[in-house]
Amino acid sequence: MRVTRNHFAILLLPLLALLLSAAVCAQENNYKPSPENLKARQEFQDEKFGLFIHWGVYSVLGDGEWVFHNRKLKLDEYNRLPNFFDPEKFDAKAWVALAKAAGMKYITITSRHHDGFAMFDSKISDWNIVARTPYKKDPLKMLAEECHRQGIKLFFYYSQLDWHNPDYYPRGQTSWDNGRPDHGDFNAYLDDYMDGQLRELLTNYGTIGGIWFDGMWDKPNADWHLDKTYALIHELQPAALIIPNHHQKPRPGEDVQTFERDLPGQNSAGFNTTFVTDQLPLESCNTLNGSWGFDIGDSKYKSVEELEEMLIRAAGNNSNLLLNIGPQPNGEIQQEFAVRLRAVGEWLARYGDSIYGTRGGPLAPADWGVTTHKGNTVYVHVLHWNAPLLALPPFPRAVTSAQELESRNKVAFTQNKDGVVLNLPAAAKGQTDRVIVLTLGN
Ligand code: FHN
Repeated sequence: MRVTRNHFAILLLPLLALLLSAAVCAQENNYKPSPENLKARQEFQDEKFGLFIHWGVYSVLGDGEWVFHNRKLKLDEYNRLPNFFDPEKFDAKAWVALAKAAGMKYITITSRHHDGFAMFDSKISDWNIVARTPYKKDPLKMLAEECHRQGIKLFFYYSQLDWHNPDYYPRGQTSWDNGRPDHGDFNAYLDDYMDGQLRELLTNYGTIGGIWFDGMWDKPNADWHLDKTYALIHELQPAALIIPNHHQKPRPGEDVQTFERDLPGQNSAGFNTTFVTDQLPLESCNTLNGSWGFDIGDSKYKSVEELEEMLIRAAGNNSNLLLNIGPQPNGEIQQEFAVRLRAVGEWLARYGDSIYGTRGGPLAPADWGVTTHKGNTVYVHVLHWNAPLLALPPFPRAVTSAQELESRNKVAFTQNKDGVVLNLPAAAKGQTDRVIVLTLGN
């Protein structure tokens, strides 16, 4: 066969494309976080507590964010929902103020969930809140401005899984016949649609804390062009953290390892890998009741004590807690959530020194409680221990003093090579956590 110019182009072009994508991959595979990114990781670990918000047009039906899938709705049926979404009571200032009153240092909100509906003003598609709802406004813009004003970071949750866009094809584990054609261009979906929307989120909303990805688990073996997408994010905002909820070991280019409904290393919910990195900050997300998106029939609110323990145990496991609420379709956050969040904030106002800016350990978490530390100071969080004496394994250095965090009353203790025995103060009625502050010698 004679190789003509056309043949040459046919052979050469794919090769060039391959080389180009290999170069992009190599770039992310050799990912060296920028100094801004490393600083943001430290700050993230210091912040410890964030508000997760699942809010979208699905809230109209009050049946969680999976209602499209769970009820096996057709595309033209679900398309009616935005017509009823008019959150006239949405008040960005009040949402941010509530997060701050809870002692939270950042907010992570669904910019779009698996229904693919953009809760922001997207020019990539009209499947968005400004174009399709009577509300016609961009709540993420208002939230971003308010977060910047009130000094709290804003992260965008972004679902890679899309139940609406025909180009999300071949479909994954959550496919049902909802009226989409049986063909589509996945590469266009990733490179044009998804990366296009991410570009919007990272350029039109000021400084963003990062992107919280979800949904890749729907097609675990697909090529998600992660290197390309991650490089885009790091290029647009080097300090923005990439937090992937893919339930797998961290990959190059990712900045935080996250765990769903479990502490790092645990997999009671069946979502997570038990591998825990010691290279990245950790985050565990959970719900305040049992649902992510607004569910009118879910009254399984966790008690304030349970929420405090969740936060304390997260900190003791060297992790942040991202605690979720699903606001109502009118934009209001129901009282059951607000009351509990404020109560946790009151606890943090008293005991925050033992949480913010700390790292987990030095002792391994146990049934009785956990430890956190900052410099030479160790905070012993006694959560479940009824006896007056608590025997602990040895600390890395000798304990030179022990006192209660709030009252600063001295706590008697003995120590030898086998460890330290604390003479605990009695717990007050309803007290979740007795925090004993130990100072270690040099
Ligand atoms: O399917 C989602 C779910 O709706 C929710 O967004 C949670 C939050 O971690 N993540 C998914 C499942 O992993």
